[in-house]
Amino acid sequence: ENGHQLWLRPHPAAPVTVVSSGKNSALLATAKSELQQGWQGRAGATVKLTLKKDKSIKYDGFRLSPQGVEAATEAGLLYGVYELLRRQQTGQPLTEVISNPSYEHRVLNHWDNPDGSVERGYAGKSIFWRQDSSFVVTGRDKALWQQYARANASVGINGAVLNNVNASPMILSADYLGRAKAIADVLRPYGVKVYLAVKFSSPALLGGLKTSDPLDPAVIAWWKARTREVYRQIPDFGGFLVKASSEGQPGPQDFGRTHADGANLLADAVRPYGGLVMWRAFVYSPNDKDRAKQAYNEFVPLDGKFRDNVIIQVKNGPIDFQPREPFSPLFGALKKTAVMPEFQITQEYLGQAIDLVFLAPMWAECLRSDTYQAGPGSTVARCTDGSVYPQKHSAMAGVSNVGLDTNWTGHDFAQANWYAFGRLAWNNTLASEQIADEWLRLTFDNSAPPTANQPAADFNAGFLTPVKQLMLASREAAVDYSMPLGLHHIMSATHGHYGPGPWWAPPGTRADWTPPYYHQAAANGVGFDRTSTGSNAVSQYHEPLAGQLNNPATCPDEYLLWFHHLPWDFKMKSGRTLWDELALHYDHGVQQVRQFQRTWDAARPYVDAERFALVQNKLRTQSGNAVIWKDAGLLYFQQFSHLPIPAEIEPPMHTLEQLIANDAPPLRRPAGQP
Ligand code: BDP
Repeated sequence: ENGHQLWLRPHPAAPVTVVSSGKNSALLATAKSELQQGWQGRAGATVKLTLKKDKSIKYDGFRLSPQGVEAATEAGLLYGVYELLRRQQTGQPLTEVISNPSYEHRVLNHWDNPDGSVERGYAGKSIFWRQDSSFVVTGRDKALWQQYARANASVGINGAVLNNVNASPMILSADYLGRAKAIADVLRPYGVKVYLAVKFSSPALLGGLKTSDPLDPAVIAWWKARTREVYRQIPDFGGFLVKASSEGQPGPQDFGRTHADGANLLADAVRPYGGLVMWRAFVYSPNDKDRAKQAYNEFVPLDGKFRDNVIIQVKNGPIDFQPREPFSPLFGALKKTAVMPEFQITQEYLGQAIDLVFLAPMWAECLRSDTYQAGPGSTVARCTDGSVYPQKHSAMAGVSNVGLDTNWTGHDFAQANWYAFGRLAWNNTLASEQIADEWLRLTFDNSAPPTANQPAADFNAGFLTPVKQLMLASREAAVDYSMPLGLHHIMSATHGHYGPGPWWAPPGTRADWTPPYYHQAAANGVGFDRTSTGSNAVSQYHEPLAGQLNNPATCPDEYLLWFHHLPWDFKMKSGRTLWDELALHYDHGVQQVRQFQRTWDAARPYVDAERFALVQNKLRTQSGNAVIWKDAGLLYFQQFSHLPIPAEIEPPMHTLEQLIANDAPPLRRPAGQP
């Protein structure tokens, strides 16, 4: 029980006959073999897989009925088969249902480097690239890629960007393309397309041209030729992902051009082959007074200037994957340009592979947020999936947490975040509770054999219900013990963004990479003033939201210190002072993790020993680290508030001096990033 099987644990299957229309393609073969390996229904049943056009079926959607699956594409048949098997395994009824994906493209972004390291990866090295790069593709590589593709397909993921957004120009060289082709060949029978992240200065760096100016004819010709070569090797290549003019990466602005000029250059190169360009809006420069405003300021003036095969990829929040951010104001504001949400599955700021944090509630919070940009109900989900604005393509991206670790994701429960990303990209209104329920049933499946003392029937009460509760509470707990009430970016960069560092500001560091820039703690209060009298970031939101956020009396507590700088004795909605409320949240986070430990310990009889011990051990570490977060936050801010820590909470276990000493240099950070 080493976790390698993910949510696809093998079960003894009953015999089943599969009848299919259409030619015997690789995708159809996958669908058939999955049914035969996994069938839990009546022995000797016949299942029909029927390819047919039907107005109610969109993209790779399907109609599932007791007779079988109907879809317009072979991938749709495969997704229908996975849904059928999921229902059988989780004991859901097999009623007739039509299921269409919310997004056309459901894509993992791997931040994998050509040398096999993974930026912000916490589960071992890359499954795609190796340091030794002899570029030999082994049987083991292929077996692993196949398992990876299968896991993706089982939750509807149909694309993978194979390399880091901080891209090496080498990715477009013959050796790397050859390996990308080998990967694409293994992923194809599961309907997973391959994409590559490219460096904007590749024409100069790889092609030896004098410039990478997007309007230069030689540059245009270079991208066309390179793209032709990519498609020669990978005919169904998905397209390019680009991080440009951001965090030191080159981009069109180096040549006095706009993001639209840059994106359109690549869009024209991939257009003949039906390819896409996913152009990231994660841009900010050190000299702006409020980093949160910059992406909007750069991109809104360009609305309508992008080709229709460009999708602007926008992180959920305006800053950077923090435990809690309001939604990015770009959602809904770009009305003539396709926009796709980017979520971070890898837990860079959410406890890495140590903390148990189920992220579905965080992503759902973003997707359900109402932007009001086209009237009430213009949620982030609807502004990105084509429901509100006409857009040719739609997509959702998730920064993957997968590596070579046996259990793929480092923490067994981090698998749930991979699973959740796929399920939400398929259905952007799916309830987190259902996702957790499915994942737990499939992944643990009463994995400890029933004994006389612990009959299998207790599984729901003894395991499923409490552990599901734990998962659903875990993200709020993480917010509470690390950055409650709208605090953000107060982690330390010393340990790669794990742990607290509200004090972290080594001399010479860019201000917008240091926590004091974000929390603004002083004798007169705490928080970043983004109101109309502050940075006015609030004006990037549509009314009535802008007005609501602008007023501390109506701004939700969750976002209070994101938008407001308030005195320590500010009266909260609860009647308590801001200082007391802050302390209570920190303490609540810690108490929650302690409760998670108890819940998990009580679940022991239902879990195999190996996964039980691993999770128990990680919860123990998380619990200690939550105390460190709480103590750091309170003791650091207390220097400014000069107020006592409320008597009803657990007193600090550390001193501020100890905490700062533990966070001392040497600073370890990847080049170019905080
Ligand atoms: C930040 C990460 C950095 C990434 C960057 C990005 O710390 O490693 O390169 O995001 O998304 O969160 O480009």
